[in-house]
Amino acid sequence: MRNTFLELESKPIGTEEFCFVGINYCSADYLLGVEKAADKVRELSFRYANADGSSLPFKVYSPEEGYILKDTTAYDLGNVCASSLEELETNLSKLIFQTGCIPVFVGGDHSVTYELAKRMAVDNEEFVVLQFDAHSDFIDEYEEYPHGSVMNETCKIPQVSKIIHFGIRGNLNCESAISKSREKGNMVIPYVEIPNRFNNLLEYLKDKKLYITFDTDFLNPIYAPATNCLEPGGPSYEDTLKYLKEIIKSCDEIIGMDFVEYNPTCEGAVFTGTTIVNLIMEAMSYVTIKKKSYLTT
Ligand SMILES: [Mn+2]
Repeated sequence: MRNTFLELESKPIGTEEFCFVGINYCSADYLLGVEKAADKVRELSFRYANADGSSLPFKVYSPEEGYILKDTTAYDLGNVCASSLEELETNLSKLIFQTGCIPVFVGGDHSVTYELAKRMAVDNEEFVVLQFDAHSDFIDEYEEYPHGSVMNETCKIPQVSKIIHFGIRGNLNCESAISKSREKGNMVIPYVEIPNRFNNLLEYLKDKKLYITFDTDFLNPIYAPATNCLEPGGPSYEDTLKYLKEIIKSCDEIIGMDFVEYNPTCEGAVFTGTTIVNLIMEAMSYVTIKKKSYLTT
């Protein structure tokens, strides 16, 4: 057993298309547990790994889609550990990704996305950040609440041309934060408006390079309870897959993804983690289908 995501190799063998990266960081005591997310995701991914001990090609099969990852390759480079955001920045700066290899970052509270987006800005001139999240995370107090203001900071990165807050809902939101983000020219798509605005979003994404940040609380907590800022209601797993698929299919290119705010010390950890494992595999599959262009348009 390799203790890697889907029992992947921990070093690239050729020119792998995806790289799994654990982010072991938690910005506040009241969020503790999120720094353990990547290892729990690896553990729960074991049941989807090849039974014969091989790592590639993937043999993940679904009755709906067939072998969903058969044409792609990936490796797991391990965890980036940090006890401060400065340390995270330093450690991320040491990572080298092969050209065309898409990083899939897993773990941490949402504050890490600012550092991840800065790391993506090293290799990408201009990109849009699409945030699957129940909350805008656009308050002002970065020093005090970095996970609640992470999009406000990310918005200041020169290479980030726009933030899209996708699916916000519920009573933990902040009116001034959402207004401020709109004033900055960002796109706010509340959950209730998705049906009416989804096609316009897909049209907008057509020529955009895209970084996806996925906050676990985007999902209805029935599907993903193990997260720190639960918000009742919201999209099902199937709805979420549909959104992910169409967004990935419609944009020009996916440059990276993160899956944050999973807390394996909360109730429902196995269920939530299994959901995240599957979201990651499906997202990798959609990107692969797009790149190999055997998806009909
Ligand atoms: Mn968030």
